[in-house]
Amino acid sequence: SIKGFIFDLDGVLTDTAEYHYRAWKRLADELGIPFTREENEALRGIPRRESLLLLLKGRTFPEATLNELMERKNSYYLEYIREISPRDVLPGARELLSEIRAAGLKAALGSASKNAREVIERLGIAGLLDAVADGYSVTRQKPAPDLFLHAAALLGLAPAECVVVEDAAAGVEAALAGGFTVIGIGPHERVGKAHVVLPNLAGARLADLLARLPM
Ligand code: B16
Ligand code: MG
Repeated sequence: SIKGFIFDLDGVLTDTAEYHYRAWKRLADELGIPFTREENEALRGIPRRESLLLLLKGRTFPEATLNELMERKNSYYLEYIREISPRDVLPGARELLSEIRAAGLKAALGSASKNAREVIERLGIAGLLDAVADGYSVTRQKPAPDLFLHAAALLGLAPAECVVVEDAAAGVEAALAGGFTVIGIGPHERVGKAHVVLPNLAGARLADLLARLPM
């Protein structure tokens, strides 16, 4: 039976994609590389380094320069996320976390971001999470299942006892590979492989979600 939930951060609990976009766009402008909002969509759930390589579109740089570019993007991102407040928790997310708590189930974060702790603090939801797996937790990133397996281990639960909530194709793939039950957030084209697909968490009640999951 289900004893815990593991939530992705960006695109599930909040929408930091906009801030990631602005930070990458600023870097791309400085480098004279075209970068659109549509291209940013492809970076959803993709770790920082891989995102940079996608943005560079085959341009090569020495390792030290790549590191400097990643640091520069992150400094812009940190500047933008200073604006994040509890109002930025996506509709339904806080209510679902509270319901999970009240039902005696566990909740963890499973985010590829190295800034995840700062973001959940600013959102005011750190206290509703029993464990945090973030961009520092594992080396193999999504679509490898490692991050979610780490989160489940922190909760003391087996994958079969956990539901992963994800908005990125790579994240859904990672969760399925790990043997988790998966709720996909977003369009079918993106998260259709999940066991249950929802447009967002608005109005999502714990009992309804549990009833819709496969046995
Ligand atoms: P950082 P998630 C992911 O968060 C974002 O979706 C992705 O766009 C970002 O590049 C990645 O985190 C790394 O973030 O640069 O802050 O370490 O969706 O896994 O919560
Ligand atoms: Mg995400």
